[in-house]
Amino acid sequence: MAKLHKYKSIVILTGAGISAESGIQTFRDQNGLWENHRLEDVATPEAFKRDPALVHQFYNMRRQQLLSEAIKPNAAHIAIAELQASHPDVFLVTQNIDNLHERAGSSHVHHMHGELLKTSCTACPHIGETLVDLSVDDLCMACGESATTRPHIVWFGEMPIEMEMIFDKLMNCDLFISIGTSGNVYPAAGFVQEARMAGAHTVELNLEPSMGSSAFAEHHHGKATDIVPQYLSKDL
Ligand code: BJW
Repeated sequence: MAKLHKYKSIVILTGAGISAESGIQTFRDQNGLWENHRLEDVATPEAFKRDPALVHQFYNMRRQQLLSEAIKPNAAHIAIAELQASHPDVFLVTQNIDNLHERAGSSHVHHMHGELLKTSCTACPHIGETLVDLSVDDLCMACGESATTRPHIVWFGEMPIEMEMIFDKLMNCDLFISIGTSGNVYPAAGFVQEARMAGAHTVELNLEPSMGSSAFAEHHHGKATDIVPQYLSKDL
């Protein structure tokens, strides 16, 4: 019998906290990425127009880190992949741009804020893949333009990816689980309200209460590698 089988349709939202114990920095914690980088300088389309080399440097550094041998999926990523394999309807949407869910075995992962190992082009719809550093000298493989290749990342002020499908899943779920996210960034921070409106049970699994903690019906606070496998293996 699948775990959490009393729920027909489950939506799981993950954020930086699920990858923290894999060695990937979060954004807003102590020593988080926003302590050493102003988000206005590296995570907006305006920043990319103003200083593309700096933005490339920021994402090249993070891509190199993601590809280093030290970074591996952890028990929380694996527990989600196992749930997806045993339950007929688990929709996984992540704000993370790493590939740790895929490497843990999750087959369907919706990266609403983009992917570090993909590129897009500001001049054409081409989406490519990359394992190497990007630079302002890169030519788009599809349209041939120079200086238009960018990391395939959703920056502040841009529309997250596949929102229609995500809202559809939220409107039809009966369990919503939010893992490792501070609840600072919209639209993801509002997903709990959408799920509540659908009548879903809502659960927060996070190191500490998030910004939107009071909107959740159930809370478990602790490290993702402890509380996620524990919660997802419930015989409910
Ligand atoms: C652990 C742990 C462990 C640690 N175990 N837990 C005013 C009001 C409302 C909204 C807006 C506003 N002004 C502008 C907006 C919109 C804006 C926004 O939300 N701004 C806020 C700052 C207010 N949003 C946007 O612009 C988005 N687009 C948009 O809204 O389009 C319009 C739209 C309209 C209608 C429908 C839909 C859309 C785009 C947002 C793009 C976000 N991009 C970033 C950077 C790019 C990706 C990258 O470089 O990696 O995405 S910002 C950054 O924050 C990144 C993350 O995905 C995102 C969320 O961060 P996350 O994951 O929550 O990380 P942290 O660090 O904040 O939290 C980690 C948590 O883990 C903490 O709670 C820890 O305790 C916990 N933790 N260790 C368990 N071991």
